[in-house]
Amino acid sequence: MKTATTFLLSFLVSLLSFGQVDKKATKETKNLYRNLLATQKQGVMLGHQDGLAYGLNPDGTRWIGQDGRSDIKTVSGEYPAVLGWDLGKIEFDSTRDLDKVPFVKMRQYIKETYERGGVNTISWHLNNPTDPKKTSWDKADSTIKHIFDNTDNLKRYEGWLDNVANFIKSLKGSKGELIPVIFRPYHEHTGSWFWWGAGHCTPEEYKKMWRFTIDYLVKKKNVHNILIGYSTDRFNSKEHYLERYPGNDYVDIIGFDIYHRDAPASNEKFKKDFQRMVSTLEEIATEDNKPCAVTEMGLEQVTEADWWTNIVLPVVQDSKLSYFLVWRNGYDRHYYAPYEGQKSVPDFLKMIQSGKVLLEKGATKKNLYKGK
Ligand code: BMA
Repeated sequence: MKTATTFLLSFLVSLLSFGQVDKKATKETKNLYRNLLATQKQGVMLGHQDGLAYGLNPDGTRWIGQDGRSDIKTVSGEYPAVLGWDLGKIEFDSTRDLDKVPFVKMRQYIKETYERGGVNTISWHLNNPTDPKKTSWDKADSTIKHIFDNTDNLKRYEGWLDNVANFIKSLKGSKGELIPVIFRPYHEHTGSWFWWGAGHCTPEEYKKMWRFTIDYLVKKKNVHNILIGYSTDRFNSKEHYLERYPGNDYVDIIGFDIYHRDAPASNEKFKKDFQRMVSTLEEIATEDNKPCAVTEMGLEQVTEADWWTNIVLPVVQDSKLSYFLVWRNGYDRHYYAPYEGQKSVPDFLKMIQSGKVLLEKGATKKNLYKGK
């Protein structure tokens, strides 16, 4: 039982830590932050990566760039509540991202989503600033150390951040207001497949990189329409999750990415791990008074017909998660959301009918960008 003093103290601490990283954030951004916390009570929003940019036809061929189309909408009648995007290749002033989405179209999709009341989240699979030909996935130890050691590398990285800042500041609603987005850099860093992963830098280097990046965008470039998302990959414990955490002053939304592989053999193990990780996330989110989310997830090709209600729903329903986002419908062997005719469609609809998982209509009953 808490004594009155410890109760008062924890209340004061929660007041102090309330509010997002950027005190100068735009009104809409502050409102989104507050409303992401509030949505915990209404249900968990569903997100889809690149969901408006491309998807799959019933015969498994791709559709690309058809305005108004979305695989989730085709199967359910509604857009996803959350749309994910990636800035990979913006480093090089490329006109298209690493998965070939034109940045001009991405800007349009972000605006459409915002105007409908939905949420946009942006990740960044950037190349290596010490050797720009190398992608996120090319192994390169001590990259972060070499960025800060070498003026040319740091200058190059700052140039890349300028491009990120320019894109995010170019996102405007119809009244000219900046569109808030969740910016989620340096993800899955408990794994070692990216150059910023655990096997390639120390916790202190990772934190330094994170803080530098956020300070540069917010303080130097005056980007005031971002909420900062922090997402690990799999973790074993709360300590493991927090090992590289840059601090409450540098993170708005806490999350993790988790992929289900080797189904059905791994179904029970996956469910158990997923539940444990959500519980740990909820514990940290409650202590820090921050929204939390499963920032990427999925079972490639959704090979389990009842994956949504058997594996996902039991864990996400009645959780504190603001959203979970399934990865992109890239091509016939690499997709994570149901598309017309895909075998998990009936079960996906059953999950939506439970009322616990929100698509656009459910999520936007209350305007997420407005105050109380
Ligand atoms: C991975 C795959 C890749 C893609 C990358 C960045 O998970 O989907 O095909 O290029 O994400 O979006």
